[in-house]
Amino acid sequence: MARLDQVITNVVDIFLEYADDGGKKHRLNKDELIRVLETEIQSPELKGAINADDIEEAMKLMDKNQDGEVTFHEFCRCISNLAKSYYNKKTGRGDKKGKNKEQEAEPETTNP
Ligand SMILES: [Ca+2]
Ligand SMILES: [Ca+2]
Repeated sequence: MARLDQVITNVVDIFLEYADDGGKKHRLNKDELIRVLETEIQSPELKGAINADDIEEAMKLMDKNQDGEVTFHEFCRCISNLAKSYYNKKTGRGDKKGKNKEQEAEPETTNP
């Protein structure tokens, strides 16, 4: 498989693998979120970018509608933010101040 093929199928497969483990299907509850973050993210930079050490914070960041479950849409948004944060770091565009500013400023109503 080409690299982007892998990235895209991995995102879906990883989400479903953990989300369908317990509780509601296709939703990550807090326990499942802890497992996916602990197992599938190892880079300290990325862990730091989503506050993986503080699960309450991570949940708050990812669970945009605050219903206690992370949907695939919310999961994708988080992955995309992580990619952006890595991109900024790599290209030197990362701003030192207010690292979560970008996410706060995102429009909340992007649903079709
Ligand atoms: Ca679940
Ligand atoms: Ca949610």
